[in-house]
Amino acid sequence: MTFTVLTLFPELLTPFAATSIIGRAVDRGLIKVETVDIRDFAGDPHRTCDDSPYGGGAGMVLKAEPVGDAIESVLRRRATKPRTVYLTAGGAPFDRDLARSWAAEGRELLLLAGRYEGVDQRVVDLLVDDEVSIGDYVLIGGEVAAMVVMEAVARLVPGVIQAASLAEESFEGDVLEYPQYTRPAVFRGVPVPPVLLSGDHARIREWRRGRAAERTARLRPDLVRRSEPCSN
Ligand code: 6GU
Repeated sequence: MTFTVLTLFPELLTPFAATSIIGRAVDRGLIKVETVDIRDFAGDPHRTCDDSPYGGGAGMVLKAEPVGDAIESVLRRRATKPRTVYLTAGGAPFDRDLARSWAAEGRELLLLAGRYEGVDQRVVDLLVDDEVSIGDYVLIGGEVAAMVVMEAVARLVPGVIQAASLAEESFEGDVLEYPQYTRPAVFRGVPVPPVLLSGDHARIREWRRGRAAERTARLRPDLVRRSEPCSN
């Protein structure tokens, strides 16, 4: 699966694509992470990519021509059409279901990382398939959000992580993960819950289920409500 990030700051993506599980997946040919520098498509010697908003107001807008040309330069080179995604605080929530559907689709993701007050709307209308936000806060740019989307999708690409790790994790069934422990058996006077040392796998499963339910009720009451059957 290929991820192509359109950005004014491609250097932000370099260590991301080279490190840890993502770096290994790239080396193994399971995924590709490419960047396109939007500034390469600016029309003037100063490589200007922003301008003030029509209608007035604070801040600057990412210009339509360099962004449109950057997207089209990628589309022209591809035999199959990528899914073009604009990362913006004003987008629809990016969640597990979207990550799953994009991973299953396997189409290249062309991730447009905005900056300033946003991208000229005509580019969005003409060239963007999806607008997504990673949460209810405002980032300075879309690059970190692009990395979030890439991690969430890439780990669902077969072979990137061990299949067993996918099965029991948070959100798999609207329940958060149970807590994990490893050696030493006592840390700063705090012992590992004895049940985990018991070797009784049925009891361990039951204990983990209980801890997961407790965490979910405490930290994500919204998930508990969502999974309750409707009473009317
Ligand atoms: Cl995807 N982009 C920006 N700029 N801010 C955000 C976001 C994305 N998601 C939440 N805040």
